[in-house]
Amino acid sequence: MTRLVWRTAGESHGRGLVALLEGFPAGVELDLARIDADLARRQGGYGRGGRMRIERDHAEVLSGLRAGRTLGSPIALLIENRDATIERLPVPGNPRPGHADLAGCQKLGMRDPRAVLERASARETAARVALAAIGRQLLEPFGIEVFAHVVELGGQAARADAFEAAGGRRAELRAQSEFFGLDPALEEPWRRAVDQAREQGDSLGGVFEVRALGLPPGLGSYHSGPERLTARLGGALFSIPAIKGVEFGLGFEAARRPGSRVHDPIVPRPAGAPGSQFGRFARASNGAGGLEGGMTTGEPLVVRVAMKPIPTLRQGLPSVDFESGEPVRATYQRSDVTSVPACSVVGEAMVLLELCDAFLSKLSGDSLDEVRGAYAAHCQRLREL
Ligand code: EPS
Repeated sequence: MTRLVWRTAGESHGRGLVALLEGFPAGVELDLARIDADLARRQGGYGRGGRMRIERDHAEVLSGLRAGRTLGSPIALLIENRDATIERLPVPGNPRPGHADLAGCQKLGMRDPRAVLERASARETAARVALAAIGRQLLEPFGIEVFAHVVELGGQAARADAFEAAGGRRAELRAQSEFFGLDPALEEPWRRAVDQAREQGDSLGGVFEVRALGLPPGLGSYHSGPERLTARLGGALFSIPAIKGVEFGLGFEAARRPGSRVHDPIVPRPAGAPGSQFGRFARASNGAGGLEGGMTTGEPLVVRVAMKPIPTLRQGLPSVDFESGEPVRATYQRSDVTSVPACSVVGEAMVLLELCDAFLSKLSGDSLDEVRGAYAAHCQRLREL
């Protein structure tokens, strides 16, 4: 069983971010421009602040690649920071509510929010997005697409069927959206909400959805709790800064309905119908969001993720000065008004990395050819079931 292991290092205003990926098979042709394209997407979205005008994220591949193909050895990436001012930046005299500042200072026993915030910053997520852009290029040849879109911002929700309504135009519609959404009717209200929050020195949260199409049934495991794909995806999504909720399929709504209106009927799949490569069993609905027993069902994975408003506010939230112990307004330097669109790219990345791990755990191989063989054998067994 191959396990995909990833790590990142780097501070927000340090020299740069480093990312490491181990367990990735040999022989995968990588289009490096696609890594930078995902990095650029993560930098975008309406409501970003001044920092994104400074950075122009580019991933340099340091190892694991020869002649454009992976070697099976660890892949190391470097993303340099343009704003590498960590040694000159002031130490804030008070912790910001909602950020890691205070709990981090309490953990370290130091009156030094900068020691904490530099690593707690969501800047680190650029490294994850770069790694996931590699993972995407492993999954795509197997017909697997992972796609995130923003469904709610500042309490205003897109139409519930926005993904279905977009159909095959989803990538195009999302690329046209300043919020990486699929409901053009929401562009103007969302823009107004962000402008208003900016004027008021406030910030906005929201919800994004990640879908994964083309997953074969049987990825993940019911053998032990931590191996359940639901747990791994949930943990991965909650590892993104500012995430407060994750729901699969019907999510919390499933708890309100009787079982007869929650569970997805198992129905015969007519020969040749979409999904026939995965066998004779289909589902009449997808309330489970593509997961049962901690494994993929063969239906699309559907997960929605709630992001809180970012905690650095121009208006400054109530805090306490470290030295005087007196109430003060939290320090403000600069920040985004909303980063929900960017966060949707990060959510997509986390789902990609977890699905790559689940895919390679089930369909192991040292090389892409071996993985292809394992995939073909799995599909064959599914059709014979
Ligand atoms: C962040 C604060 C801002 C954001 C940053 C996350 O950075 P700065 O303090 O330099 O203005 O721009 O996000 C990124 C740098 C990024 O690449 O997404 C924070 O405090 O978490």
